[in-house]
Amino acid sequence: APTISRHDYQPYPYRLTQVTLDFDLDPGQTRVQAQLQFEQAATSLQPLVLNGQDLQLESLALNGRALTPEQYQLNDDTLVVHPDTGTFTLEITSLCQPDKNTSLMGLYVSGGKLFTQCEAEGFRRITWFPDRPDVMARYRVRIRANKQQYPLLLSNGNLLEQRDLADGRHEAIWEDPHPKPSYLFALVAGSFDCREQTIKTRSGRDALLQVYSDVGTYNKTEWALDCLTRSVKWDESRFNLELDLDRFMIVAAHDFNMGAMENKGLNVFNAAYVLADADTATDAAYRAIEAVIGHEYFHNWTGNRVTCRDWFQLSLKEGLTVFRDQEFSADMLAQGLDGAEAESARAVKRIDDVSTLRLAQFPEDAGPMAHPIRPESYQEIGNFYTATVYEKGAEVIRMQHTLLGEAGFQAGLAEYFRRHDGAAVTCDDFVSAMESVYAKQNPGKSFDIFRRWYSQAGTPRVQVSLSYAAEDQTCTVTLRQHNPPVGIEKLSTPPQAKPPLHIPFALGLLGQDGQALPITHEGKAADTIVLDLCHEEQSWTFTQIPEQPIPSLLRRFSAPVIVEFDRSNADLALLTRHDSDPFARWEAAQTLASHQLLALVQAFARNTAPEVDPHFIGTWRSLLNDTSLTAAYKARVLSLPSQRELLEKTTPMDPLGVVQASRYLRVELGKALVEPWLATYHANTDGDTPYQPDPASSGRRTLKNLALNYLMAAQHPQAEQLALAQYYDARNMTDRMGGLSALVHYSTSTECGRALDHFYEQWQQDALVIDKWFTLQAVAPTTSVEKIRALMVHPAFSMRNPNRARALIFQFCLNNLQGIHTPEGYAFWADQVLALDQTNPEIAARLARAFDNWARFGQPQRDALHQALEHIRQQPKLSPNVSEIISKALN
Ligand code: HT7
Ligand code: ZN
Repeated sequence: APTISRHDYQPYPYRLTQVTLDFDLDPGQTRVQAQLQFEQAATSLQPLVLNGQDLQLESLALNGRALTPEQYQLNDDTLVVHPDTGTFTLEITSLCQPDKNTSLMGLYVSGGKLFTQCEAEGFRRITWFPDRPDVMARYRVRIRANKQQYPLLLSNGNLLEQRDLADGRHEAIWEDPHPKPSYLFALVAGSFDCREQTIKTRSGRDALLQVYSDVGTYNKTEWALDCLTRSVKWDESRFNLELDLDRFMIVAAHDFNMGAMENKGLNVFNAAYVLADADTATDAAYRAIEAVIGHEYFHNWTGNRVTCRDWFQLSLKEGLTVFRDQEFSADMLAQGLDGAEAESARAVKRIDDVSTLRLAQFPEDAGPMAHPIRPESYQEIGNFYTATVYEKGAEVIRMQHTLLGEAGFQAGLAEYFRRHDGAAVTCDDFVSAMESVYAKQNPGKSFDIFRRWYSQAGTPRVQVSLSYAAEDQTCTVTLRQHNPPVGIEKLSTPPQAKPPLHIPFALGLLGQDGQALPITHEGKAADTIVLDLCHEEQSWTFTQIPEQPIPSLLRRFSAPVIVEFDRSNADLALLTRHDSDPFARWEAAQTLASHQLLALVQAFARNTAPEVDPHFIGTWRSLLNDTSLTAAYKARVLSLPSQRELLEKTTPMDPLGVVQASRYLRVELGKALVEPWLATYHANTDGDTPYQPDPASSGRRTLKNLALNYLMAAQHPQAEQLALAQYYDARNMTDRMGGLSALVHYSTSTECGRALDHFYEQWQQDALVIDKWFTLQAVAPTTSVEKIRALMVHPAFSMRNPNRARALIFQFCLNNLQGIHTPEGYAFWADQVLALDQTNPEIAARLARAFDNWARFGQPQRDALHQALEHIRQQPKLSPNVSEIISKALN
């Protein structure tokens, strides 16, 4: 596939003033009649190039005159017409086949209903069209279909008319008052339950909020509608942004490539992010639903009202919207709290977000797919919906928030909307709006250096050194940044130097007793200050520091960087006990745990006796006994770094050593702290209180389940009974899964198999619950490739359903280090990439990325992975999606 470069952008030579679409829906063959009104935008008349994919052209007319094949050029993916007037109407009739469309892009069938997915380039599977985000138009859509099979016909905007037709058919006409790019178009047809509510927006307008889901699932949409209502209110109160529609719809689909899609006024969601009740959804699922509903709703302004000029600007909408959904979730956790309590509640969300970033984005930024948040080139845009564009993109927005402050950030955003409302713009346009406020706050300063975050790939490293002069009570902190070459940059000789970035670095100082030492910086004394690191190396000297301080670094994770600072376990233990910044406190505990785990990995590699430092156990004990911590925070701080996170820290990567070390430490912590774990377990059992997904009670459930895992690991004589009782007596899915998961991970008895069978019997009718059943088995330490192959022939398994493929195949390949890192494991992975590529290249390409980092493994894994990648590369008919990933991995 050709490589598309950011610098090759050319504006479209025509404006599209009106789009009229007539759909004659039929799953076997759908006819689409499109009427497109164009106006010349360039200085001369140019050929009109339209995109199309898997379409059959029936007819084409220009200004009412039918065109013969000699008058246009048609090939596999473009249709070129030669207009002879500046203003003209093009009428196109084409056919597509929704029931043959397994890619889930364009118009497709799921559960007997019809859905569309147009981002990024799916609209071209519906009709020939300028399928690019900078061509915005008003849409009027008529949908006709069989009324019994498709009683509900939905599209964007307002419903103008609905009526019955002959032959059991009916039609609906929708009009969207807001101009939009084709990627925001949506159509849904089928039979649904609907939960709705009318709300008053801030200006006093009525807006109808609706959630559509499978017939029979009405009882599972209360939370989704509640989340949507809270999202609307929150965007008004925190961001001053009001809903601009009379009607806002969410529809759940069971077959969906991603989480959800922000189509204007008609969001289509993966059912996993809509349906929830106490019996079937875990606390984590409730929170994920809140985050995704918020995210898609917030796109209504950041993405839809102001959209992207081209797909290189994807982070303009995604990074900003992830930042907004993260803040929404944090505010929801802190609702009703203030001061340190609110800060600690918000820190729980920050911890989870940073963990995701480190797990998914840091490795991406160090591997062959490394790219800046605004990529320079791509072959397949579907491959660039990445952790870098989304999660690092959100960090880059967050740094602007840190530099401007909340009020300044809101002023910058208001300026962005003032300048660009209704337009398709660039990341640079966003930064300029923010910079206009920054320059007012800081005369003479600009975002010239900050802008480099948009064009530089790789995770910067910040080396810290600190010197203390007791005689004059000064402390000097030196920060030195280093941005090593990554991805294709490594291929250029000599490696190109990367200029320094603007890094806001939050810092605090603690005395030897753990008390905060205030720092005077820029004329103010504070416990936390933010240093502006803009050069390769900078030093700051602070006065009136009464003793040798212990620094608390990168508080709140103020920048997406790796801090390099050698410190003793004793200092880390002190920070773990006393740091007043809850994020940095968690970070200290995690670093301490990583040190311990890495020492164990080494011991196993050298065949020496593994030892656990009693001070480490002591620190864990004091955290466990600290009554000032909330349960949710305690659960984070007492969790060991995940095996995947630890794997990233081993050189060369040693998956089996990591598995051994993790298990060993969990057993030792379980045994050494049996009493407090048991006490914690019992103290956090909710008794008869009805289930609520609120932060306090879900925090208690998380902590209780963590305690259960440690007790199971330690093979405490009561543990299995506790897990079984928790599983069988559970009155909510969080407890049920907690019990079952502990059994699956640690039980050696036949009870575990019985409980798994019982679970399947109970929940076999509920696809989302059965996904959890597949996942539990996929990640179980005893699961081998053979077991996975057996599960793949289970009647409930289907490779065509992305949720099911993710639940079993992806989970096994990504999170079962023991099972996958074997010769059979790698061959299995390659087979599944190839199998998925036949039907759904977007999903196949995501699985293909599982071993991007193959070159960092030790032997024999490295050679075996190389062989598996070569095997994929040599297949004759790879999709462009998989081909781009594999060729970059092998570069
Ligand atoms: N903006 C949405 C992206 C999306 C998507 C992209 C490619 C293929 C399928 C897709 N479904 C949704 C999701 C979001 O970030 O809100
Ligand atoms: Zn998004």
